[in-house]
Amino acid sequence: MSSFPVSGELAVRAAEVLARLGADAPSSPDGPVVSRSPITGEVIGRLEASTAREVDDAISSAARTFTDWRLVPAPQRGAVVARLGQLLTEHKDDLAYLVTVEAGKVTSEALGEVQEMIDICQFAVGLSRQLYGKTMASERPGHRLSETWHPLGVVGVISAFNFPVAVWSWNTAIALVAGDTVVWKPSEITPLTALACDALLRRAAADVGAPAGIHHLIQGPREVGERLVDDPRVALLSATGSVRMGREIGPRVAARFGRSLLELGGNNGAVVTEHADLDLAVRGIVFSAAGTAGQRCTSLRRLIVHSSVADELVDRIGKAYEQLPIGSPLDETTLVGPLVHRAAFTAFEDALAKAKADGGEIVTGGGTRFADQLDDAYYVEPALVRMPAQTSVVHEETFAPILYVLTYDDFDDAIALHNEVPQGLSSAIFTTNQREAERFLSADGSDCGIANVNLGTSGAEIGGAFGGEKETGGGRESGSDAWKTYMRRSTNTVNYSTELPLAQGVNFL
Ligand code: UN1
Repeated sequence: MSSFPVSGELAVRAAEVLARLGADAPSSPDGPVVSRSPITGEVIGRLEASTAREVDDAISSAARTFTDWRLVPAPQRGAVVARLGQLLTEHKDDLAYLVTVEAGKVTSEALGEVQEMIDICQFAVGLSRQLYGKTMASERPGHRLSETWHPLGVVGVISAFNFPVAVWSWNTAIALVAGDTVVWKPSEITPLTALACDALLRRAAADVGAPAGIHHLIQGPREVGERLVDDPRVALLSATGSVRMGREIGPRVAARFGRSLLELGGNNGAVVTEHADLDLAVRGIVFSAAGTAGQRCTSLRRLIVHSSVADELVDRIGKAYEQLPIGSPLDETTLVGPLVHRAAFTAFEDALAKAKADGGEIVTGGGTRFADQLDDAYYVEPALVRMPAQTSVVHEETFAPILYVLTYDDFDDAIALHNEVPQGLSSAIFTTNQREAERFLSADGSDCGIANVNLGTSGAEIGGAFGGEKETGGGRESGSDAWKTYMRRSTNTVNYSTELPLAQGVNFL
């Protein structure tokens, strides 16, 4: 049995936490930007939306600050990110509490999200001394050919509700050490966590003497974000959200020759072969599919199982699903919290109805919980659905805990089924057979940006580049060399000889 906070309690505690984090209280009782907790459905704070003038001022200030910030040596720029990492460590519980209250994440996942922020800060600080360019062998005598990475400009960050703080930090930590300045437009349904992050970064900047203008927060509906999309002063627009959103943003940024980094939907699949360690597979699958109530862009949505092990695997996943504690994410024992809002719940129900119409069989789950206690909060039982084929509903990303199960007999068919969907974010194979594993990771294996062996599709570490192909948008954030997207490359040829040999052997003058 889950117990829910009494009316008004979440708003009071959220206000206390914001105060401890040094953030402004959400002070506009009639404001159009509404923070509503998915835990109970009640409103916990309201804000005014940023006006056109405020957005313009934010971009102007970021652009002005950039002209100085780009000249600060990168290791010194790293100091602000190092301080942010310390503040995040100090305030980890408070920020995680806000994530739980505003996004509905269970406590350990909310803490994990803040840990991702701390991790990326550490990564970015190290990176601040490693923004390496290459030296290439020049074809001409007495010439040196090399490249230098320079700061790019203002980075606009548009982030989604489901990772309300971590995705901001991936972008911001890297952008700041790269010498860029940031204007952030968070999801309009998670404005309080955004206030908290902005306050912590302000404090970090003040503590190390960095200019306040390196970061600006703008809040509100999509029109606010559109100003970032269309403003030529925004050199890079990094956007996380739906494919629909990316389809609009990508061409608009491209039309003004801006750079975009798109991290859009996933429809992540896992292949389970007849050689899989099923104990391990069950744990990996249940976390990826039911964790975060299926609301990660990396959530597992499709299982492609060898027919010889399908019945046993489905049976074991079904049993695990039936034991998952569903309830208030504030309860320590809960593993599955609420869907974010009514629209998410409707999408869940619609997808299940379509799956049934396509001949799908709901093995377990699909029901609701606590609907009699809570009017506007949506707790659902993660659904496990056997499908006769990969029908149109399986090609769609439904941002809810639905795991479709398909079977195969031939490994080539498994890979073909896996790659058939339009999205290409994360993927996994469960097998102890090296040939199968290596084939899955090879050029004619998984077509996704992330391909894992013997673990689920979600929960990537920050050290790797994060993002995917096809309708996922092609962008890469976070670790590896994703920082290059946040900088501009200058190729430099220096002639230190007394001659002027032309490249390609050309003779002139
Ligand atoms: C997202 O859902 O937008 O790999 C990001 C993961 C997390 C990030 C997910 N590290 O599941």
